[in-house]
Order: sequence, then structure tokens, then C-alpha cells
Amino acid sequence: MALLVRFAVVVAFALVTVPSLAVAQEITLKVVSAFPENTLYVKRLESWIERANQDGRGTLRLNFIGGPKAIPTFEVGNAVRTGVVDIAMSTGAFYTNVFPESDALKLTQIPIAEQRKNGAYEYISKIWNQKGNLYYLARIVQWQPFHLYLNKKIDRPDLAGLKIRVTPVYRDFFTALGATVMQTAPGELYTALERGVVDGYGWPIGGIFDLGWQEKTKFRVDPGFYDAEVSLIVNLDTWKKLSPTQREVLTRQALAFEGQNDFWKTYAEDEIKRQAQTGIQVIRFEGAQGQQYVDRAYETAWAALIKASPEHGPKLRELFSKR
Ligand code: 173
Repeated sequence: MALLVRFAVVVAFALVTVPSLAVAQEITLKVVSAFPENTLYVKRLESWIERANQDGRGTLRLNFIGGPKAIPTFEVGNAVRTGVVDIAMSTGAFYTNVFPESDALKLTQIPIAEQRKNGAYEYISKIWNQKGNLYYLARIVQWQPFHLYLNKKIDRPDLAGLKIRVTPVYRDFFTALGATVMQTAPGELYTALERGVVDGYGWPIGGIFDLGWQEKTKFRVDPGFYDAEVSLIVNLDTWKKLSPTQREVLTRQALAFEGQNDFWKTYAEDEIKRQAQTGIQVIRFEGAQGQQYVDRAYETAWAALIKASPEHGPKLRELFSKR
């Protein structure tokens, strides 16, 4: 018996210390979300991780660490850049502190499938590599225009006297409309609304129910503008050290996830109905006024981006705009 135990110990020791020559080790990658845990974004991320881990069994394992409690929303970009974590689900607006072009992805007027064909994806990859030490893996949210949500009524596109919660996504546009802006992470918005610190906020068409904001929202302003972007980004050193098989699994799964983006079209319709049912009224700028509102959104954002990045701004605009 003692001999058997000793034998088992020796075998176990050999298994953990001697690297196998024939079989590549399974690698575990740390994943975080810049969005709070009880959002649909994170639920979909967790289901995806499950599927990816099944596919990657023995090769690659994704370990979900958590949301902003693990890494605060606006620090996620740097955490991936430096390799504190390997992968993040974030939007570019949350990591403009790494490089300003990150916020340009909201301005894409063509879907990611087309971006992969017209050179936009390649160009994004180059910037994300060089300026962020990031590998741009997949865009997993699109077809979600942003909107302005309010608790005070307006009858024209003028936000003078209103305090609006923003992220870099909306900052230049809402400021141009006269708003006083205040930046918060999504996780802090409920409290800001509850305390009356803000009179409104920017958010995509979907998701306001996830964190209870419908309770504190009276109006949605139409039309929407831009297209909400949420993507998976990977630390570039991590990406480079993956074996071809590991990259294959991750790429296959990421593309499959990205391929589900049509989900967001139906979700947008569902959320519009749900907002109406809960009593949120629509303030709609019609005709020329509506068009001017949307044009202003794009003009202010591109102007700011081109100013922050004279090198890449104009090229991004060309690649992201509808022909
Ligand atoms: O927090 C935000 O309003 C924001 O910038 C954003 C970006 C993409 C999706 C959802 C929210």
C-alpha cells in the first residue's frame, strides 16, 4: 500500500512538472467585462464563454473574472494593454485613455461583416495593435443606435440648462447642443438619476431595463444616432503566444459570436415596445430637424476625432462611412 501511494505521488508529481512534448498545454485566459454583470451584454458573454470552452477543451480555457468590480469600467483598456487581464468585452469609449481612436467604432455605418471586407477591420487592427497593444478580435454589438433619454421635456434640439450623463460617445454632440455633461460608468447612472444629479443620459436603444433606469426615465429622443459598439479585445502579447490551434479556436468562436449580431435588430424592436409599455414617451424630431440632429451628431464626433487623430481620423471616416 505504502509503495502504491509512493508510486502515485511520483506519477502525479511527474504529471504536473514534466511538460508534455506531444500535447500542447491548455492555456487559461482571464476575461473581464467593462459593463456591469447584470446586463444582457454580460449574459451573452457568459454563454459564449461556455460554448468557447466546450470547443476549446484541452486547448484553451476562458475564465470570466467579472465586471467593473474586478476592473473599473474606465480602467479595462489599460488592464488589457498591460496584460493584467487577457481579454475584455468593452466599448471603445471606455478606453480613450489608451488611444483616442478607440471611440471611432461608434461611427461605423457599415456592418462588421463588410468592415472585414473593405479594409476597415484591417485598419482598425493596425491601430489597435500599434497604439493599444491590443488584438481586435470581434465586434459583438451592432444595429443599436444611441439615444438621448430625458426626464425633462424639450421641443427642439437644445439642451441648454440640462445636465446629461455621458461617456466619450456622446460628449461632443451633447455639449454642442448646449448640455452640461457629466461622465459616469454605466454602474453609477442609477444613483445619479435617483439623486437628480442628471436630467438625462445617453444609452443605446436596448438595455435601459437591465439596471432599472426605466424607473427614472420619462422620455426618449428620436431619432437615434451612431451605432453602439461592444467588442472583444485581446492583449497582443497573449495573442502572439497562443499556438495556431489556440488561435483557431478563439477566432472560430469569436466569428461565430459576431455572426449572431442580427439578434440586435430584433432586440431593438423589442426594447422600443417595452419602453412604450412602461410609459416612456417619445420626443421625435421630424423631417429636416431630425436629419440636422443626426448630421450634427456625426459632424461633431468626426471633428473631435480628426482633431485628436489627424493621422488616422480622415482614413477611418472614409472606411466607416456609407458610400
Ligand atoms: O456607457 C455608455 O453609454 C456607452 O458609452 C455605451 C457604449 C456602447 C454600448 C453601451 C453603452
